[in-house]
Amino acid sequence: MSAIPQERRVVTAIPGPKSQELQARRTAVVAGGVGSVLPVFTARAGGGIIEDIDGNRLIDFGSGIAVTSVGASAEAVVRRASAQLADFTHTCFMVTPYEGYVEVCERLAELTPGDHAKKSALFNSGAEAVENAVKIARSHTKRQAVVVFDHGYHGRTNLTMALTSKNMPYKHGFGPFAPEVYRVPVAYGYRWPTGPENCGAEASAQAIDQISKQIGAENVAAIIIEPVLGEGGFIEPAKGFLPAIAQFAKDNGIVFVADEIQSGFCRTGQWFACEDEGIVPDLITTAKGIAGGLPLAAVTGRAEIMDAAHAGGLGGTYGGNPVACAGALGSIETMKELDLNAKAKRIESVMKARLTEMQEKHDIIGDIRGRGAMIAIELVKSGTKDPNPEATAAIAKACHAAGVIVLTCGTYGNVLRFLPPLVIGEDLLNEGLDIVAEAIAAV
Ligand code: PLZ
Repeated sequence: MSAIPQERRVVTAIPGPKSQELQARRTAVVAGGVGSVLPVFTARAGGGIIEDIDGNRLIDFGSGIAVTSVGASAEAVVRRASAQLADFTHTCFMVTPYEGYVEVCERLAELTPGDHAKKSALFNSGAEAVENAVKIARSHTKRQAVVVFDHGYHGRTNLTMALTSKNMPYKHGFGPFAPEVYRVPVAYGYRWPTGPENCGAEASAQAIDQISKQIGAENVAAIIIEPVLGEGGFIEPAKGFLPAIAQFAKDNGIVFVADEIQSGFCRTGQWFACEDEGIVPDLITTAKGIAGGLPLAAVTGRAEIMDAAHAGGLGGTYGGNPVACAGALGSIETMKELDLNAKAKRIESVMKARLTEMQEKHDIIGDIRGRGAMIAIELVKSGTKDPNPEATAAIAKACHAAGVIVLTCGTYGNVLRFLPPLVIGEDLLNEGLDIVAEAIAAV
């Protein structure tokens, strides 16, 4: 699959001397607001490995934030995108269209939940897809209000900052934010006061009550939710919550939008995470995993809703760029050929077994959760449920030093998340988990 040896190798300090040199150049010219989890500069990447310019090979438990599910140099992605590059780089679909765009929309219609007639529009980034889902829902319903949830993340543009719950680092100092955005509770089982068993029913009742009393269901254009909340801490809404919210939306003519930008495309062991409870969203936003690392995003949904916007109302210069579309077709082909849903489920069983062993030894692991290759542990202070962001940062740092890329997330900064490429070898997966175990033991 990938020419890069699938072996961890640490030959310098991390970051090594060449990375440090480049980091100095970077600091001089790259805006300080743009961060990096680990400033090792990449030379090549593929399978479960990122090789840096100092010759270190790091085990990748991040996939560039859930993007390179098929690996960062998947054969079919590289082949199709290269062929497209040689043919033409761009015409602008709004000027003269091309087949790749249409084919991606055909794949989306097949793969997304529900057997109703579907249409799609393609964009460049996840945030842009979410913004357009709101435009489409408003156009269809002739209503304005948008409902989102505690711990939700939807992007960094002005409207999507408003939709995102966490102030630091995403929103701080960047207001004023877009109006007509309302936030309601989500079913966060681990932290629900009356316990996870009651959480789905109680949280959905609270959310619905707030929507009805504070906004008025008849004013709501869209309810937007991540079926597994990503940046907010890999929160799987307690069972019953999503179906109750989806039903409420249906009963009140509200467009139900599943933001599957992080959870979609085999990440959770299903094409889309909302399938887990049989949810059929009206609209679904996708990005990240769709195109094997090329920038592409989509809004897909019921044909009559997607067609609500007037001709010319949706678009953008690069939306559905032909090279990105070719990458998506290669990525989807790879997901089918290698049965990456099955691979994601296998990753879940390996990870959860190993993490459960760690939890038995270390009571700072408060919760283990997630599905497929979207797994996380929530770290707390010993004997409590108090968030432990210090331990989380220290564990991540120790993993990085040993050559394993892990990411953190969560409203309280106390969630260590694992998002390996779905094509990672099982030996690498286990080796990465050995290092996580050592890091936790050391902290
Ligand atoms: N919706 C559910 O996860 C992006 C953000 C990283 P863009 N998540 C990673 C960061 O710190 O910027 C995301 C997501 C969900 C929307 C988005 C936004 O996607 O492609 O980053 O715009």
